[in-house]
Amino acid sequence: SPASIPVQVHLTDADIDAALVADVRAGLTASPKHLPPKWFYDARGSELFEEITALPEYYPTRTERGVLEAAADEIVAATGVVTLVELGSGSSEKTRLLLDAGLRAGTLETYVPQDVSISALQGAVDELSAAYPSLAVEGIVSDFSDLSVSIPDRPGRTVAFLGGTLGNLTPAERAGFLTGIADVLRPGEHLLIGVGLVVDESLVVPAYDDAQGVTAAFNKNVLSVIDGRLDADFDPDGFDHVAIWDAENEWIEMRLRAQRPMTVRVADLDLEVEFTEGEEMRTEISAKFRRDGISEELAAAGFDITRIWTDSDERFAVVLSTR
Ligand code: AVJ
Repeated sequence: SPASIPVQVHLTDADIDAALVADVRAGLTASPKHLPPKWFYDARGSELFEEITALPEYYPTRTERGVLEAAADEIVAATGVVTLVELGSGSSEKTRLLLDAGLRAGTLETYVPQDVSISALQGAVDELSAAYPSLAVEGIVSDFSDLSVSIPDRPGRTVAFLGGTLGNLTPAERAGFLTGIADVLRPGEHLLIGVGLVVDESLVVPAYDDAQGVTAAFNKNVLSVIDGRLDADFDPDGFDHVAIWDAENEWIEMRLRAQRPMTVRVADLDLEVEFTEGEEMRTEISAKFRRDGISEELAAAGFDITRIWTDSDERFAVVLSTR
């Protein structure tokens, strides 16, 4: 196969292990137990997520693609984007719509995809470099919350944060993250976010609990990640996948429920953890938004809302704001 295009790696295996150690120790000794969603995305987890995006029940990805398809030229015209920085770019599949529009308009020079998964990022960088010879592609492997690394200093930046990943942060984390982006950007630069909108429970729950069990496998993959990296002995098949709609917080919560009492040993942490039968551990929140709510959060962080595009069923929104 052809040689890989270089990417900047700001997350070494040692950094990843240190962060995982801290998160796993904190999460497994808390009550109730919880794990942060970023640990889903090893090579297998990134593959499973790509499978999820093609499921009939998982409407967000294809809905966002439709919105971007219709809005891409307007987004490019409104931003005059020279550098497109994408946080959590994954496969960069939908981003091609923005790259095509930016190159058509003649403003776009550089694409900076950032992701925590080196496997997903390297594949995307190699494919995009081949598909867009006139575009400079500068891949960055980092934690997206490490903003000074993830958003390099380049002219005319539009920062894209698509796919609804903002909803994986708690409201307090979101406030800190959006304020951090506002601090990095210069006046006149842009933030483009994709967020799921509040929809009926009967639509959103199956999206996170599909009939084929792909989301269940994705959820349990976090246990395999911990087993592999921290020499733990979680039995992923000893847990059931749970997805519930929290109507008060307006978020989907994914959990793993212990089928029986279990003692799990995490050798690298010298930690033993007990699970009671039926005990549930939170592994992800995926918040859904209302137009007013997201506008207020962006304004509080220091952004002016420029425009909101949605699909005709109002399931997903792409929100453009200006620093
Ligand atoms: C694309 C990361 C935002 O929360 O909808 C998919 C991840 N979790 N199915 C989401 C996910 C369960 C997804 N994000």
